Amino acid sequence: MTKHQLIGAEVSLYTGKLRCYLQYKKIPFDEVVASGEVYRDTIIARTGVRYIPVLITDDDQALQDTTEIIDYLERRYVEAPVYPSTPFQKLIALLLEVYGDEWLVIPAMHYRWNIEENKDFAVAEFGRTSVPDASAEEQLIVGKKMSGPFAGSLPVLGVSDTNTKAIETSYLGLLKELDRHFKATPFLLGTRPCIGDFGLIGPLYAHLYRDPYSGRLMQEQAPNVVAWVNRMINPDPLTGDFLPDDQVPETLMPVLQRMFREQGPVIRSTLDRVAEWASVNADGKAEQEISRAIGSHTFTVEGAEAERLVFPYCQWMWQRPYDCYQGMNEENRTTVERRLAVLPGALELLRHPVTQRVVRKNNRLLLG
Ligand SMILES: N[C@@H](CCC(=O)N[C@@H](CS)C(=O)NCC(=O)O)C(=O)O
Repeated sequence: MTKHQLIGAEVSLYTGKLRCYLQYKKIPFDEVVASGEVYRDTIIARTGVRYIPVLITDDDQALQDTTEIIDYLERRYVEAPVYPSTPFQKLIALLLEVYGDEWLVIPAMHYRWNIEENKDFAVAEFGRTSVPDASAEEQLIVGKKMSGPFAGSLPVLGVSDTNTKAIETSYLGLLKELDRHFKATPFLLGTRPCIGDFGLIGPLYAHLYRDPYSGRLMQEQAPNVVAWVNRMINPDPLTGDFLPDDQVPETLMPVLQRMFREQGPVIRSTLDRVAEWASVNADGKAEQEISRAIGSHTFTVEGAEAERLVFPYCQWMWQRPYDCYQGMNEENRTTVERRLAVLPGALELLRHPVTQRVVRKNNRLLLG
């Protein structure tokens, strides 16, 4: 093979993240639709799990997980890195990837599956993806079946009757904040997209821009976010730069404050729950797998409380900004800590020790 293959779907959040990255980096690839057949013969057969996207590399490795795939490609395609090299920008970029990947799934899933117009669209899309050659009628039947587990995952993520209004309030607030930011700055940290932009584009493109009701909402509420989505999905490859002197625009602070307010406590609780789980379940053998979810915890969005499952994977993502902060030299750390002072809860969380690490191996999460 001379090109990489991106196996995924238009309707898929994380496929959108990787597709935008590949296009920006001008990495040659063909996109293959993750049909039922492709799931069976390639995705499950080669990765052992049922997640998309999967990248089949030009030397025939099968990689899953957008974060790992991007890191692999960053080592091979070094032009226009998406990780800033200066300490504060790098930390902020990593934080916003965690926010997009692991938190904005909540509004993305709420709007897709609780708003009838979006749901009908998504079901049809699932059908079109699974059985591309079938009739529209058959696609609808298959679409209903295939989308069932996704629609059914709302309670798992913490979307319930008690907090849908709050989720919408939070999302509309975020749109306003991002709109102000993107009015002044083309991407999060300048004229080049960073890893944080790719984290945000997943939910903000595949669901919140592309689903019809959500798309109209974004057009009405946040035209500058729409313009950013368009820059992300139709990029000028390899162009642009991060702002000089490790600058992070002031306009990002409300977004980061929102992240630490809403997701921060969930991250902290996840770290504690993983440590607790390990202390009870560790069997002392090497490479012990940790379950995808380990119990549940409560969380608060805009004053509304709900329950969601505890995902150790969220800790794996958090370890990236945590390691970035913990690995800083004295001088950088002092400067960064001063700048983090405007983000309540940020420093406490970055200092909260990760006592039980988790690692990914062969697409499984293991105790480290
Ligand atoms: N962190 C993973 C997440 C991948 C993921 O959750 N993909 C969704 C589709 S957008 C999926 O395949 N979900 C199947 C499931 O949750 O069982 C990544 O970045 O690739």
